[in-house]
Amino acid sequence: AEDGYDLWLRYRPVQAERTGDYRAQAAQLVAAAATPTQAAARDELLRGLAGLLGTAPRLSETVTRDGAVIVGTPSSSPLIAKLRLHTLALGREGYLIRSVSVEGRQATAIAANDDIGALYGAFHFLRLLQTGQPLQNLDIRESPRVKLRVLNHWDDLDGHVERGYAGASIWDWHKLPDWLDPRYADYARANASLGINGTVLNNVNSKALSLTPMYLEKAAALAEVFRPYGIRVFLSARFSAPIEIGGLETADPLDPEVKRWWRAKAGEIYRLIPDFGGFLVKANSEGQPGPQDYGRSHADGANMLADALAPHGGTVMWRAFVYSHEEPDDRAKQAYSEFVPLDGKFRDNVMVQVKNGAIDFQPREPFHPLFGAMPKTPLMMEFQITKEYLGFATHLVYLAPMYQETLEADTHRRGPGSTVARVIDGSLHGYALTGMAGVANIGADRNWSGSHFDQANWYAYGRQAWNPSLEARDIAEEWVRMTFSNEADVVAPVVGMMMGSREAAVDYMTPLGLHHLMGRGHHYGPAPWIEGGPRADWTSVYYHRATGEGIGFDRTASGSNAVAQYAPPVARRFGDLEQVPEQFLLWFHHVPWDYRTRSGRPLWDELVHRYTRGVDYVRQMRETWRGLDGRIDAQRHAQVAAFLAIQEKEAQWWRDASIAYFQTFSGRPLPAGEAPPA
Ligand code: GCW
Repeated sequence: AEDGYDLWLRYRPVQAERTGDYRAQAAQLVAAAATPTQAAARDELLRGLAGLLGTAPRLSETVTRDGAVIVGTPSSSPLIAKLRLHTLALGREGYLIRSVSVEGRQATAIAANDDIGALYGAFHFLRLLQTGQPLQNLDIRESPRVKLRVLNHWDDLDGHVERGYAGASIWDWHKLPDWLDPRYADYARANASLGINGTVLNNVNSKALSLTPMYLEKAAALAEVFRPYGIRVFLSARFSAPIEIGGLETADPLDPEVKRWWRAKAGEIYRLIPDFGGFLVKANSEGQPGPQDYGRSHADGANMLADALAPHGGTVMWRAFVYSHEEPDDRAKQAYSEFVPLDGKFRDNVMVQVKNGAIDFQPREPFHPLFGAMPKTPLMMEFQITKEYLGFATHLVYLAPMYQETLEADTHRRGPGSTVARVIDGSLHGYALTGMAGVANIGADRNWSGSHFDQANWYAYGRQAWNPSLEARDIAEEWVRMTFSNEADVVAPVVGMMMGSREAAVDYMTPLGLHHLMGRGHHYGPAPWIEGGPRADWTSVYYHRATGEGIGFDRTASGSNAVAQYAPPVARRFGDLEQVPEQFLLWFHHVPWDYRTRSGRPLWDELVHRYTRGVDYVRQMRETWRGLDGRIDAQRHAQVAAFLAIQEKEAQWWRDASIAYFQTFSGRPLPAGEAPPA
């Protein structure tokens, strides 16, 4: 059934006109299977080529004909060794794919230094066929630009997934460690196909139970499934675990008993999971325990855990998503204020994990001011793949353009060209550790991600983590070819839909820099009217600040002065009404309703125009998709069509509710031609 289970690894037959050529280029497979990773590469090639070409290549020990594919490392394959392909510079995870000749026979070498590189190369080779590319004269060299490419699962031990819209957790904790759902291996294959090399199994809000022996055994069983695919397991660690499961009175990071407890815990974990990656920690944020409960700093907390992991080679990923019990004057400023003074105070095996923006995974945020501001502390990127604020699983919103926008943003911290990507890949500050995290959108739904198009976000995240300079459009095209079709008249319209979809969501939800106006708690649908409640920054009115005279959050010097957290050239641009990119207008400025925007329209008219434009885009996507009826299998076509109908309804809801509400402040009529809110 075309239920989406196979993700982008569908391996359906290639276009008829290519079959002959491809068969000739992949007629024989020379690949060892002496280790689990080698076996994984060989099995994937056999399975993939069988699906794509209708027949699997012959396995052989040597090259006996044209069209051999040789896979391996200088130590796993005498043939690869003999070819002297200079793999060394590719590092442990890199690979090359090159057209070579072996004793007069034409062949393709997939070579690496390490088995895992060869596995990545095998997936790349398959992708060439899946995307309809020629196999002649290949000369591909790839190695990841970011070392740690990790998924963060916000999965609770009871099967619930926080902000998950794809069903329950895929980790069947109750049946682990003895029952290993075959799905775990498919999960590992999908991730390895992108180069994802780490996974945090449990929610950052997890209870300490996940660190008890019973659950560590379950995690170890998963680690064993993932190991051949180059994926290391990490766990979220609750800071107060020494109290909750250790029987101590305190979790003070400077307390010797507490240190000893964590050292023992680390030892226990590494006995079960020798390649355990380390801990992810959410501390002193949204009510989670942390070092500040004892008057200690984030660095004290992170370093204590880092010391426990260091003898085993583990890493601490300490999150910078903090917001405290006290109400800040501007929530956007807190992470920077707390972390910048700690730069240089963290151990070598600590990374600080920073969300792309300073508020919270909004449809659009300016880049987080921490990027570039902590030269002595490796900062990881945290993107959200699950669409907490972007329409859950039903809205078609392709996130790669959003990731790209953040990665390309220029922090100016070391002059022009100091992009966020260069912070993350370590080149700007010479970080020894580098990493990117994506909050997973994976669940037990048959199609993994809750919708077919949400698979693209998992895919794109993985590709951009491998290479933060990849273009969102190229990634979309690859994915469409692998997932739906290689026919040009399918690829182009679908890529087109995807590429504008995020901007459309910004338009119908929060145009011009508006943010955090979603329903309280669940974050579903519009609720710009929320006021009251326990604290000011848990309301919508806190963020939009609409009054009879204008709208927007003044973050310039006359307001919260959050702009001052950016490097001076950026601060000047964001802080200046004339220069601020219009997409961030109301993020940084409070502006009168009749303010003239760059289109010439007054602000109120421009807002309405954008809301409407967002809805229109969704309507166009429906049209386009309708036109593809018969070109995509009926099962997936029908579900996407149904979800697009939901999206249109909800985009309209967003528009109408937002316009009706803000009109109570602006007191202005709708521009001519605009339909009144239903
Ligand atoms: O985005 C917010 C979510 C919380 C989440 C928190 C975080 C895991 O609404 O559900 O908790 O951020 O990132 O810690």
